[in-house]
Amino acid sequence: MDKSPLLMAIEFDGSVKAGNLEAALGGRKVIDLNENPSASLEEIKYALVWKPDAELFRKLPALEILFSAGAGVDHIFQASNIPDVPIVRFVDHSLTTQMSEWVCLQCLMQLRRQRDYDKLQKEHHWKEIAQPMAADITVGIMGLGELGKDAASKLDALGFKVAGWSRSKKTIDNVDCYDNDELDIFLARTDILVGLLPFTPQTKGIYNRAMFEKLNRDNLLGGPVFINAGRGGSHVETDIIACLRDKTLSAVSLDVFEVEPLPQDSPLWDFENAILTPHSAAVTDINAMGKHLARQLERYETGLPLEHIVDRTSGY
Ligand code: NDP
Ligand code: OXD
Repeated sequence: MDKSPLLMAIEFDGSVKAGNLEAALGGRKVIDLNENPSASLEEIKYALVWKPDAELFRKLPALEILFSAGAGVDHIFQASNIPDVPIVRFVDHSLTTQMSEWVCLQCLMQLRRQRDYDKLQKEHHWKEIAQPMAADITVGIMGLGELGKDAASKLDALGFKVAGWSRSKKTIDNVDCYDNDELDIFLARTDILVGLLPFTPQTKGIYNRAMFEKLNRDNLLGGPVFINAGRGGSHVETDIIACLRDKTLSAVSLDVFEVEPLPQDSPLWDFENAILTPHSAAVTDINAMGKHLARQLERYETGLPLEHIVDRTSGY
C-alpha cells in the first residue's frame, strides 16, 4: 500500500529539499508546496511547516499531524484556523548540541574577554587583560527544557556556577534550579543571563529593563551580560539598547530579534559589546529532520503515541 505523502510548506533558505526527506522517509512522497503551489491538498494527512501561510490550514481538511520544522512552535500559533490535530515539534541531539555550543561560546567570549583581545589585536598591542575564573561567574538560564538542560550541564562542565529557572522546578546535577515563584532570587545571583524560553503570551517581552536591573551588578565581568537565543519577541530591544548605553548591561549576545532580519538601522549592529548572529545558533539539520519524521510517522502508523507533542494550553 502506498504511504500517505508528506506536505512540506516551509519558508527556509532553500537548503531543505523534498528529495533529501524522501530518502529518509523510505520513498514516501514529499510534496514541496514552494515548488508545487497548485498541488492538490485535500487528502494530505501529514504536513511539515515553518511560518505557515495564513490560508494554508483551510486547504488541509484531512490533516492528522502537524510537524514543526523547528523546536519552536510560535510560528504556528501566529497562524489562524490551526486544525485540532497533534503538533509535533523538532527535538534532536543535533539541534541541542549546536545550541549548547553557541551558549557556551558566548559565555566563554565574555569570560575570556575575547572582544577586548580582538580590539588589542587590531591595534597590534600585546597586553594581558585580567580574566575571571569560570567558577567566579554564575550563568542563569531561563528555560530548562531540551535546550536549557543540556546547556546547563555543559556550562557546569566548563566550571561555571549554573542556575536555572523554569515553570516547574527541575532537578539537574550541579545546577541550582528555581521555579516561577523564585524568579527574583534567581536573578539576583545571575551574572550572565541566558534566554532559552519559548515565545508565548507569558514570555512576551519578559527580558526587559526591570529584569536586567535585578541581575547581579557586583561581578567580575563589569556588570551583567544578557544572552538570548530563544525568541526575539521575548526581549525588548529598546530596553537592551538603553541598558547597553547606560551600562545596566555590560554586554549582550543575541541570536534572535524582534524583527528578523534585524533592520539595517538598528543601533544594535554598532555596539562593540554586542555579539549578533542571524538566528543561526541551532539550525535544523535536514538528515536529522528526515530521521525524526520517519520515526514519528512509523510510530503513528503502527499505533504508538507520537513524541514531542506540543501542549496547546501552555503554547510550547
Ligand atoms: P522546551 O519546550 O523543551 O523547554 C522550554 C522551557 O521553558 C521549559 O523548561 C519550560 O518550563 C520553560 N518555560 C516556558 N514558558 C515558561 C514560563 N512562562 N515561565 C517559566 N518557564 C517557562 O523548549 P526547547 O528547550 O526545545 O526550546 C526552547 C526555545 O528555543 C524554542 O521554543 C525556540 O524558541 C528556541 N530555539 C531557538 C533556536 C535558535 O537557533 N535560536 C533553535 C531552536 C530553538 P517547564 O519545563 O516547566 O515546562
Ligand atoms: C527553532 C529555531 O525553533 O530554529 O528550531 O528557531
